[in-house]
Amino acid sequence: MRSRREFLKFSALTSAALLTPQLSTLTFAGKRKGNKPVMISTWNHGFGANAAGWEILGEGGTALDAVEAGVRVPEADPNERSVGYGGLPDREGKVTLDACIMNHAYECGAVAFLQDIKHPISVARLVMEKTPHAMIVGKGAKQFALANGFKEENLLTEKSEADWKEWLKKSEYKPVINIENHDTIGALALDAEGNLAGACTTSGAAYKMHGRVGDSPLIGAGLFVDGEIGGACATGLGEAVIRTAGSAMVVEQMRNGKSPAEACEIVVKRIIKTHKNKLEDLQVGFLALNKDGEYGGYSIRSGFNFAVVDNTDKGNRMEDAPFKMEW
Ligand code: SD4
Repeated sequence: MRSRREFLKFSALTSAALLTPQLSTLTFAGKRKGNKPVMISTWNHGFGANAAGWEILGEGGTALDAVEAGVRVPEADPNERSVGYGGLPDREGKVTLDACIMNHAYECGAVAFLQDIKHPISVARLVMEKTPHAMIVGKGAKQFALANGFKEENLLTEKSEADWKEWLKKSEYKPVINIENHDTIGALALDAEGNLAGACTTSGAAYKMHGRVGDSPLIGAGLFVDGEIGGACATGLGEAVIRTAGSAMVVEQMRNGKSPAEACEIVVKRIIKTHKNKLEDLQVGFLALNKDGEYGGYSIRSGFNFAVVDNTDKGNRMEDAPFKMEW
């Protein structure tokens, strides 16, 4: 197992190279037990995340290390406009980041409304490992990050600033999910030991109110993991996921015997029912992975896809989630 320091060095060295993985490099050195290890991640950027995660899972590393390393890839990519560096700002032009992480043993950490720090997921992990708390927000989260060696950086790229200035001309707030197929990244993994973990990180809804926090850093909403059952993560309009305690409900459905795909579908349909007067343009999608390595997803509307990597000869690949309605 890697020490944390070695791990951070490893992620820095490999994340760039892993953006376009060769399927032939995705081999598994450990012992295969059932359908594990396996990792699933939301949207097209899940592909690069899975590749980074598989480098760890394939060496017998932990699901926790894998999901953290995985989501750090889009966090660092300025072309991903909804996660980390390069993410679209709020209406005041500030990039504010939300993230959380959870392992198989009900340990979790989260940060919200974090500014100027490129890797909120790694700060969230430190909240989990180094503090008695589950969540730190805003200025306190930034102070905590700086005190632990994270660098202060301007996360607003020229492109995101230009888009924000264009938006300011009309200042019309209409959250639209699915644009250019990259949104919040949620990742779930099951390692060779059979341990589950999940991570979720986002810059949130573009042009949100300053101070708005979505579902992504909220354990139970954007992410939930029960090591005995399974894990789930969400993408889409955070307010709808918060109102319905989305990811926790997906895990409860699995606890009651549903498959991951069925569990996601049941909770998406509940969101449709409870939002019937606010359905226009509403998109929410869930992914779930159970303790046996079975996975699935479901979304309100078409267009939600996810990356899967496991120990089959299919390697790292994209799958489309089933959905209830077209746009
Ligand atoms: C949020 N759930 O802040 C996030 C945004 C998102 O796909 O997931 N977009 O509401």
